[in-house]
Amino acid sequence: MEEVKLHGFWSNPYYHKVIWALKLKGVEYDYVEEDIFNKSELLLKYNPVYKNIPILVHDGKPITESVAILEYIEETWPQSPLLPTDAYHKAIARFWIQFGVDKACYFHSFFRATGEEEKEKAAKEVLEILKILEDQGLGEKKFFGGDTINLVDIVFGWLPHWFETMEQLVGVKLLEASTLPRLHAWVQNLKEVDVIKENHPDPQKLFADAKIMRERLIANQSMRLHGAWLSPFSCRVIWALKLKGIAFEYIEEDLSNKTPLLLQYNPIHKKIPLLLHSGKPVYESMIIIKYIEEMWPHTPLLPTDPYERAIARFWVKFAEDNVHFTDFACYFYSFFQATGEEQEKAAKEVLEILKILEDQGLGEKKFFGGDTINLVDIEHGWLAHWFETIEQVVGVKLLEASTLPRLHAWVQNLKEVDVIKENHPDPQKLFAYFKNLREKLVANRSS
Ligand SMILES: N[C@@H](CCC(=O)N[C@@H](CS)C(=O)NCC(=O)O)C(=O)O
Repeated sequence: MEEVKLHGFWSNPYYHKVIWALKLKGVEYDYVEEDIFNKSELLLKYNPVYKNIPILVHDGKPITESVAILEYIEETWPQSPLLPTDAYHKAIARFWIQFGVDKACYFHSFFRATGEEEKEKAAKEVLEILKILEDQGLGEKKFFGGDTINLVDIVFGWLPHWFETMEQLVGVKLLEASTLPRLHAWVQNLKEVDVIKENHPDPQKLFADAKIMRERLIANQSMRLHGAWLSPFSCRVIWALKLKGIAFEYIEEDLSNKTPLLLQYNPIHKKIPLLLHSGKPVYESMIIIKYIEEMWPHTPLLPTDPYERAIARFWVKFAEDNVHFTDFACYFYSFFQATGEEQEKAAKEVLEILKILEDQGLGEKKFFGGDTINLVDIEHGWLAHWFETIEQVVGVKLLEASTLPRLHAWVQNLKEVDVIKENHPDPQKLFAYFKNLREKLVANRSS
């Protein structure tokens, strides 16, 4: 007699998917309720990698990860098939299962979204996914499996009860009959399938549980940015956060009288920007942006294709090496603070760098990122307002339509991007700041 045990947690949707598959196949099993906030020795032993449920233990052998478990169930108990027998249709079903796995992070972002902007952004992403699912996946069928449910229905089977609860908690309804009529009908049909009807958490209990979970997630993701109004480095972090619709608290630092928090959390450079995410400090603007990109992969700021990604990273590095304004050794700083022959030389070098950027980096594209901005545009974004002001203060114009037509057009396009248009220093204030700074630097050099 074979032994089948399922380790789960009452409110977990992944665990329910496994229940549905086992029940549809008539496989008897024993259930072990785990406390996911106080994991058992057995759970840790069975799933040392992810340390989570569901875990199916078949004759003493543990299988983890719901999709792997579902495939195992299908192969081990082939009765009442949950995948098409035909290889092509099986591949298509697997595509949609993978689609569900790949897009899960967007639903997580939606669940933990706060603030109108962030919610709107996350809702838009989820709606797009649901639309693809309705148009390309479900089509005119009753279920993804046709007249009866299959593994694809099971994988998306959390949409009826769990996603509905999420929508209530976030306060945004997406899966509606008016916008997604076929997917909405699928939800109603799925709820009528016996194994689903009989095996889902009590809605009120689920709501209460999900509410606590959401509050925890939000508390864990508190986000605070220490910046300074004049800094292109803190501005670029603001652009990245806003592009991704991530809510954050902003602390303006007086760089001549830094807060103890900045000194405590960035003891090495004592500089802004400093990002405090759930109390953990991240500093150096580009490192912060890469961190944001990894934590919130929606609205990607780097191409997905590895080669394109490598090219983007090259230009990020190129900017770090050449197109920056942070140390006295760099050409842009020399152009700003030097006079006479020395400045002429620096201007020539800056022009050469900008030419490389235009010819080799930007090419014929609107943005470095193509039609929309990416990490490379964000990194070079200071060329728009800050460098222009520097040119005015110095009295030498380098980035002109006549000499650098495409880079010049890029600057204009960049200024029109909403997050950039709405987040840059006041030009007059910036001019006054740079003018004063240059006067000081020039006086120091001549004394
Ligand atoms: N490489 C750093 C540069 C940051 C930086 O230079 N920040 C300046 C403001 S624009 C700063 O905090 N200066 C204060 C100081 O140097 O004491 C980054 O990308 O974050």
